[in-house]
Amino acid sequence: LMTVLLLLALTACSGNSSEKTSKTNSAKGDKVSAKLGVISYITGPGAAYGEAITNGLKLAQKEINAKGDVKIDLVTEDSAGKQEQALSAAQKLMSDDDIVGIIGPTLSTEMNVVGKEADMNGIPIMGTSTTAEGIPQIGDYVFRNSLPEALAIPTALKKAVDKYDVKKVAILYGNDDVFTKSGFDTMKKAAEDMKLDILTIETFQKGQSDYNAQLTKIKGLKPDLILCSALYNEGAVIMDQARKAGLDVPFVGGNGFNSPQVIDIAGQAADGLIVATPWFADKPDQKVQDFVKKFEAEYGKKPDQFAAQAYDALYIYAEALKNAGEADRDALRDALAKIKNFPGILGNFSFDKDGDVVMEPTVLIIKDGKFQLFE
Ligand code: 1QQ
Repeated sequence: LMTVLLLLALTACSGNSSEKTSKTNSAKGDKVSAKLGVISYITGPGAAYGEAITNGLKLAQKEINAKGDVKIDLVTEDSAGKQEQALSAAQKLMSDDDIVGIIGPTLSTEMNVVGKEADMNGIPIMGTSTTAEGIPQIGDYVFRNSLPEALAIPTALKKAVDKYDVKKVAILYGNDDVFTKSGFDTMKKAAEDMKLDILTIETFQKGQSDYNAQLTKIKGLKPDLILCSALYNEGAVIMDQARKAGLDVPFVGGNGFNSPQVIDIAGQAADGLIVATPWFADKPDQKVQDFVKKFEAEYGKKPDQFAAQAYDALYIYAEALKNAGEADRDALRDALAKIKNFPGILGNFSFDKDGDVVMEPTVLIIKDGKFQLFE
């Protein structure tokens, strides 16, 4: 009997407290005020991803709060690109009842564990850069607004194959990361679908510094193109060592390469890298150019894909909060799922039935140390 009474008391208490939260924040028609948690890769070898993402979020937050329909507070935690750290960051954020949604984490490797935890706890979570297969399918509370590898890689490969009359390819990928592995699966399937001859499949690990064994083997097989699934840090070093080893063929990479860091690290050696992305800062589109100007004024550099996706993600959250009419986790989840044709800087945005995204990617190539349209 004691246990039953205790349980009843606890249920009554928790029921009351959540009612209180939504009442203070809502009363339909009133301006919605909400706290969102952010988990980002802010320190460590991939910190430029997190810097771009948090810059995009901060700029969007400033604009949204100035406009005044919705007020958003952001509570940011660093994951350092590590699964464990991302998970404890998520637990910390979720334990705050006032936090009604999460943005991030940066890597699919992190989202693979964090997404499950968020879904179990009934808090909406949206990746702005997680591109591996299966992320939104983790559960009803898991969303992303980033272009999946499954769309990006085949588009980039097809263009490269047509342009350079590619017949033989080599594949090189990181086998200890969810995103780089998923990118590899997509590359292999795309190459097979296009009836390309896969000469060899080579692997590497995070933080590796010497890729000469793999590159020497690849060079000996004379591929027309290299498919490489890597984050920017490893990817840039691979390109540098490939060029030094006399491997001058084009590279096709996934989302990990869509960072100006590749050019900063590899310099000239980055020329010939082909990627697909929903973002191109030189696009002659008013909305895109307005954002680029505001971002440059704020941070002194052009926004990359990761900044642009994060910026759109906060606007999508703001729209969902407005539509939900209250700062409540379940209402926010339902409102997110209903987002249709939301006009962002990456185009008109909708989630599909899984909380995944359908987008038209643009194919870019690095030429003369700059991302340019690949036509
Ligand atoms: C993923 C990615 C990375 C490139 C994010 C920075 O796409 O982990 O899914």
